[in-house]
Amino acid sequence: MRLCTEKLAAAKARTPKYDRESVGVGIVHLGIGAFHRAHQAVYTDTVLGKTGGDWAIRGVSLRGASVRDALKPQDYLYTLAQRGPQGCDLRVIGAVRDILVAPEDRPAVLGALVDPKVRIVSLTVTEKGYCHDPAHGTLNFDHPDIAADLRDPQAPRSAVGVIVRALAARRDTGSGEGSRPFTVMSCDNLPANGETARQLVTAFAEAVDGGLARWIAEHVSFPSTMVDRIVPATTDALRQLVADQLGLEDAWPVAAEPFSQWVIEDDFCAGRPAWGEVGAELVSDVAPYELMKLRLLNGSHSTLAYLGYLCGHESIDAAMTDGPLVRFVRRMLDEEISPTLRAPVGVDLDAYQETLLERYRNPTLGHRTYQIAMDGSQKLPQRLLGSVRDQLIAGRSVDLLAVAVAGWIRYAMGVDERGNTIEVMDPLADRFGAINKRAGRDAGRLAADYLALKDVFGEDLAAAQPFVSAVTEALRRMLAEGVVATVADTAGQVSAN
Ligand code: CS2
Repeated sequence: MRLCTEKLAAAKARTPKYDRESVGVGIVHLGIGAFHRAHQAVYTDTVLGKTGGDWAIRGVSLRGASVRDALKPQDYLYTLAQRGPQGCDLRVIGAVRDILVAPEDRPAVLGALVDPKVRIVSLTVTEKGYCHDPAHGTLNFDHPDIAADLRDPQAPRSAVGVIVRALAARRDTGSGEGSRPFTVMSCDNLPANGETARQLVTAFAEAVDGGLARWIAEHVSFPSTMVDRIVPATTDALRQLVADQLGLEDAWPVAAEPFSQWVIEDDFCAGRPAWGEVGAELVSDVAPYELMKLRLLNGSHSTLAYLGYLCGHESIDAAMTDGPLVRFVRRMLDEEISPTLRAPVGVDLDAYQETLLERYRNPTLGHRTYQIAMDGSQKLPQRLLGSVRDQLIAGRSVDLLAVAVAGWIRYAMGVDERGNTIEVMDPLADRFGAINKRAGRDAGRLAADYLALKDVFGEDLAAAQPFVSAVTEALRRMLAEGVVATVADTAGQVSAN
């Protein structure tokens, strides 16, 4: 028996108590993947149950039809499995009204954003979905999707192109309700994600119509947000577990840790749900939260992903059983990342770090190092390189951060220590391949050529001698002695100092 409205009463879980049919759509969400469904959609579901309002979510999948195909027969209901050492808590989420698939029906997607009742367009399209240069935060006009959208702005396929087209239509609908703008809310792990979204949308709009860019500057808000919840990819084992516990089949449940945090800049030009009443923090400045999360959590996550993968750990919790690796990460957090941060009011950075390590130990998530290792070129700048820059400016050490960066390069070489191929998923994978071919196993050439990727490292880091030497030396040791030994020695060496 399949989960759906008709069978909802049979579900052995908490279920939506509000009348889903009577709730209007107020949010269009681009990128309706597991993360959105286990995070923002859950807060919104709680709001709908508590205070109501026309805030149902119309999801948009910019690429494939798989999520829509899985959820449509279930009336877009799905199960959130909250998993921790205490067990598995199931809840059926009802906030998603339906899902549109962009490649199947682009006009319908535009129509959804242009609908004057829609007050927020939110995004989780991952770092690469912004089609930007991650080192500089600027729009990449050479990106094939952006180039195509600029040739034909009426039928866009990039998230930025879709938003600009829809905003143009909102403006052109004339006076009255139709001309109302919507808020653009990025929920991706980018630094100053609201400001970044604003710059990218504005740059695209400038290229199409200067008047439109000015209208956007005047009317559209782009709040920044810090989103945090560990959400591993859904597996068949999870589907089975949910079916057994729920008593109904669910084709695409999502798993998440119990922890969840959402800090939102309270700047919405057309209103918002009462997320503040259901656990989100509405603040005037998200920056300190965002930096803390990107650098401490995502920085250590990526480090555990690259070094952990190379040390033979398939999941983060397995990597957390590796004493030297954990010692290494802890020291990197303490000595080279925390000193770059200003703690948000009321937050203790040491306690925050401890909580992170505890969350990583969650044995029920099976969060794969391979999954986190994806798209490193888009992630490194905000996760590790911002700390590198701040440490260098302050004249402090970057030796541990350099080992993490060397771990990324070692991973991007595409072959593990046993000689097995690593399928490196990254928009820059072709460029990595060319470097690997040229440089072979020469640590000096590898480091120089990888650090010369300006859209990752900017113009400055390839010339920052202490950093270049430390990355080269770490890579040399990894290639000569292995990653396990390099990590253990570095962790030991540093703790002896
Ligand atoms: C992870 C994040 O896949 C990744 O790159 O580091 O998705 C991480 O799990 C979330 O940001 C946690 O909030």
